[in-house]
Amino acid sequence: MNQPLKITNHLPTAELQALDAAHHFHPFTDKAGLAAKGARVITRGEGVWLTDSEGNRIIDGMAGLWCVNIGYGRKEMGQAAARQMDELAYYNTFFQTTHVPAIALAAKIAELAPGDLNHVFFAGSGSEANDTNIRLVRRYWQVKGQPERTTIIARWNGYHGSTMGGGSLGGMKPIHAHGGKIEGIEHIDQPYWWGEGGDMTEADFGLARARQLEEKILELGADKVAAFIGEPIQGAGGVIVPPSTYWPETQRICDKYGILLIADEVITGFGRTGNWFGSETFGIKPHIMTIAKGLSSGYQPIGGSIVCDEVAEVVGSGGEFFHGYTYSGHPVAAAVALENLRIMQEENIIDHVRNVAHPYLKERWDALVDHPLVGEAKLVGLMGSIALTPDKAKRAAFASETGTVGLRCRERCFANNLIMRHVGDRMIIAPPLVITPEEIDILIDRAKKSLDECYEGLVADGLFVAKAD
Ligand code: PXG
Repeated sequence: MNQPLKITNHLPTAELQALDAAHHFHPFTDKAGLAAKGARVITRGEGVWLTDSEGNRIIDGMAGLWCVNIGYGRKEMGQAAARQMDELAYYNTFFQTTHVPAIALAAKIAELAPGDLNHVFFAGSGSEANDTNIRLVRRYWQVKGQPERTTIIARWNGYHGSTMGGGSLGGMKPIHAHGGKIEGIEHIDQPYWWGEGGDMTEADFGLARARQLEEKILELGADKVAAFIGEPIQGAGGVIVPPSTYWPETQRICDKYGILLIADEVITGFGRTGNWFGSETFGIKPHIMTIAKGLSSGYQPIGGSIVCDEVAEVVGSGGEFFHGYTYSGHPVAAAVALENLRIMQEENIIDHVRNVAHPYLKERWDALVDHPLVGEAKLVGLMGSIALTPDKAKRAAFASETGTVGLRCRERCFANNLIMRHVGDRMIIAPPLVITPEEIDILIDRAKKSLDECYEGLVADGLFVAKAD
């Protein structure tokens, strides 16, 4: 008789890697490349620390995928899940039924969200929530008697997920290239001053990029436009912090033409920028917010759309809204998200970000611009990026293909047991919000060592060279 296959943390790394390569199809990964190299196997998490199958202790500068806001290993979260599974492991929220975790979580989110964002449509992820948003804003205009308002305007290099809807809203061309893009979504340029601002001041550039929205609305006809969607700070695009002029002008334009404004808060929500929501940090007043990630600190998959009174009333007045997911408001995920929000509030984690972690990290992060490889450093709350450049004064790009230097830097970080990612030739961090000053010191020391090693390697290999003008 065959023995059942037991796969545990105790198998040798090479065996785990071989099984992974044989059967596990990874997201956003070159399958053949990974099989040749072998995936890093993560086995434990505690606070801001990860352990891999080789026993390395890694500091997680990315909070997983920007989500583990309260840090790893909080026992209360597992207990909340177990309690809920015992009581009611699953029930749906279709067909005029509900359950206590979904009721309590929706009410809690409505209390935390600014203004009249009082209604929550649950999803299993950020991508699903953005798919909800596409249908929701188009339905809103149908019920209002303007069914031609279907187009949604988004930004190049924005990220809104990788379902067909989310991937189409996003402005990542490689994603569009794999399977196409749904109809009725238009893109304008991003407010990325360091990379695209030329000789303009940051303030003027912010206005110019916001005014592309007005130009696009006029080109399409305002009576054809349903909504504009943007991340308060682009995350996956490289932690692109917009100039201070950008959001006020964008808001003015949306208001002027009556366009619905969707703030995708999947990364910026739940404390990441030092407020509950990035919209508060930037003074944005959205009609809809997309949420996921930090809602449960990644302990359970859950996301949703927080909808303002007016949009909820209009869509609600149109009869049945034909939309929903088996796991909309899943009771276990909702109970875990509630426990996460309880911990965030009772432990004053946002105050910790504002008063302790951000100010301390800011001082050390900004000082990285003294490094020969670093051109600018940005940090809002606990979301940061640095631009790698061979010539700071000119904000020059490298002669090598974009991302070559960033990847080399990331490899040095991995070797030094620091998770700091690259997007092109920008390095990005978003550590758990509970990171302490002592841990920030370790993060920065490892980052500096990695930058030094990367710089030495570039010089030795003749790659510390600017692209010709
Ligand atoms: N909106 C934003 C702003 C996001 O950052 C999504 C939507 C989609 O959420 P789900 O839960 O469907 O993944 C995201 C997700 C990266 C990376 O490489 C970023 C995300 C996901 C995976 C990788 O930075 N963000």
